[in-house]
Amino acid sequence: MSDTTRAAVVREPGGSFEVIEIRLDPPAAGEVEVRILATGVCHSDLSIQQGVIPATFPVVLGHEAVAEVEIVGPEVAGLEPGDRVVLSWIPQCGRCDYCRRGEPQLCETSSGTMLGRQPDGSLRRYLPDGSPLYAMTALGTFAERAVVPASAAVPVSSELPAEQVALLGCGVLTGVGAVLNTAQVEPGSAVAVLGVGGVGLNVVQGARIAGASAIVAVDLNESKLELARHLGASHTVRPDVDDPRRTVREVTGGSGVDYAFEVIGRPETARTAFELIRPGGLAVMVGVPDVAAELKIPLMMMVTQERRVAGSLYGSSDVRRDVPRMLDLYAAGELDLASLVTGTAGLEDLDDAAARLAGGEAVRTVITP
Ligand code: CND
Ligand code: ZN
Repeated sequence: MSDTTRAAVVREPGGSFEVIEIRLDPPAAGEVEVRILATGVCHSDLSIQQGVIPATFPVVLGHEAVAEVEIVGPEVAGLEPGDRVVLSWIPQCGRCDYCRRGEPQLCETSSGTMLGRQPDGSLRRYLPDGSPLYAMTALGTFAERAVVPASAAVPVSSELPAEQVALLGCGVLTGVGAVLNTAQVEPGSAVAVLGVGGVGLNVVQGARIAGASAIVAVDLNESKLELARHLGASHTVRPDVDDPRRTVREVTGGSGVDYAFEVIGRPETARTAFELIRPGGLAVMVGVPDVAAELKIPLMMMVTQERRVAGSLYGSSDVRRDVPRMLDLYAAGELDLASLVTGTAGLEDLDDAAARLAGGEAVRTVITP
């Protein structure tokens, strides 16, 4: 017997958010039903809405959230109704080769959940006429309630401010994780960050936490650069005014940074990241480009200067290890979440919130459904 819940539905690429009552099936084996307490609007939501990242429509977007468990499905251990959980946009099956070798961010079930299905390939959401409705990364958090894989629900204390803790679900784990897990930045390193929005600002604070001695933030938007300085950037550059290559040369005595992070999702800035690193340095690609994008780099420099390039998905995070780790950093005053929340809004305001993100005014608007 399916129930109903309010959710923001996008019917086709380029469509707006339409808040309607949808049908929601109860949790199946290995799933829980949760009430969404707070959910941030990330650029990946926008990219799916605009058809840049492939997805199946109609869809309920939203993947960065904190929620409360309401119903525990069969065969679920360790979760009770009333538990507060941060939701992970990659479930961990715990059985595939990737989960077993400690790379749960690459869990095989995500090939289906990335396209909007539950890990078992079925659906829990339907439009009022009974036709299929997909959920971004099997979460679909732009809704009052959601049925999600239990492995995607990571318990956290209910004492913490929901609007801030929601950001752990994507921006924080992705950004801080890219520094601590993917790149494993050492103390004293020089770091450049291209794009300091909701994710890039977390790369900046991750680099500060890692003990980087120089952090060069690059963004077209002056207010983002100001926030980057507040979160730990030692230098800031507007690429429409100054050449980041020049700043990086000055900062590093001519050699280049040890680590450059691309957090925009464009081939041109990915190439710039490669150009900003020193011989032996590492360029980390975090921004999600459109599917057709390709990176053109001088192969000779890669070989003869041992320049390296790596992708980073979800900050190479193991959510069960890293959510508590982020909360420890937060408690110690090392991780600033409050500065990243630039506004709160309701489900009805999602079109506005998306426009504010696209226009650069918002870092994170947090929706409280
Ligand atoms: P957001 O829109 O908040 O930030 C992007 C920033 O880039 C903004 O501050 C822009 O001003 C800036 N910018 C845009 N163009 C340029 C340019 N040419 N030069 C310099 N700065 C520029 O987005 P977000 O922080 O939410 O997300 C950033 C990217 O990260 C985006 O592609 C998103 O899809 C991706 C992402 C990746 C992952 C992952 O696991 N790899 C997870 N979540 C999001
Ligand atoms: Zn995201």
